[in-house]
Amino acid sequence: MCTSSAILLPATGAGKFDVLAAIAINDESTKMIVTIDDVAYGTKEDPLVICRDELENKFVSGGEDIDWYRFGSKKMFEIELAQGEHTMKVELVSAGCNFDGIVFESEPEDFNLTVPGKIEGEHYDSGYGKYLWKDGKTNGNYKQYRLDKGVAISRSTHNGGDTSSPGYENGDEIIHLGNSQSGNYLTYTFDCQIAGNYTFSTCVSTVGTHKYYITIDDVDYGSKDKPFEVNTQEDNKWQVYKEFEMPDVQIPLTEGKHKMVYHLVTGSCNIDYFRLFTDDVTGIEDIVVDAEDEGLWYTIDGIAHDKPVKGTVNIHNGKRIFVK
Ligand SMILES: [Ca+2]
Repeated sequence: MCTSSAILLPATGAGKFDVLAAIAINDESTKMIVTIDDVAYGTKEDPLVICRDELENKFVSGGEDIDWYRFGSKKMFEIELAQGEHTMKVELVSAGCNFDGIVFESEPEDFNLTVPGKIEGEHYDSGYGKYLWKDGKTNGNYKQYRLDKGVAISRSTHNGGDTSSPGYENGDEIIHLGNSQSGNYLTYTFDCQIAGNYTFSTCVSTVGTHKYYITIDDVDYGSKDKPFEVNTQEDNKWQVYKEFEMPDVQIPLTEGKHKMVYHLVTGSCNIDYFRLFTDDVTGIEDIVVDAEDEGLWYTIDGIAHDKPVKGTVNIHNGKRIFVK
């Protein structure tokens, strides 16, 4: 079976793009030919092949959790495009799929997420299937914060003691995610700099109860049916943020890249940040600091420093060290 369509492609800017198939595949694979500005990628005899098992950032859309509705994306090729309009034609050589479209992804914004430390909610990964934020394109008062406009990012200020204004009750300014809805999710790719068992916490303001679970490297901590529940209790207003530790959960992390997905089972929250931290360090000791040492130093709040911070406990190369 064959289908084809011609699409005018307004490039948002010149540059290099990864060209992805965005698709749900019921058979083992789908085959297609993509022609951009009269250059064909794939032929009838040797088409582009997208295997169901190779789809990334999968999500279920359209009802049942079956292959017909398990959408995901797969990079097919790279292309360099000049500014302006381009013409694209897509020809599906085999059926057995729900075809969402062709996605052009440019180099993502890099927020250099590292743990131990904070992961700001607004530093989510952009790209097909990496987040769902219902009505996110239209909501949020701080769209200029980043290039991706699909999630409701807001900036709130304390406004000189006006407790009716949104933001931290005791702070000046906060950049946060708002307009949350049940079923939303976000992905964060981060670099773990100290291997160990980690504790997770979420910093939110809630009106009512916020329910969530997370997935790290395809392992669920909590679930849709058994989520973690947090509630700012008597405060029950958008101005008060609190950090809640995930109880009784240790997350083993190796050094290097990891992927976390934060699932909102129930919205009812504004999100400031998440934190991943570890106590897997040795005892406190006095040390002589080697000026040539280039490793990072972490204070207990998870903030990285390129030099030790005096008068407090630092975490350095996996050791807990009090620096006089
Ligand atoms: Ca924030």
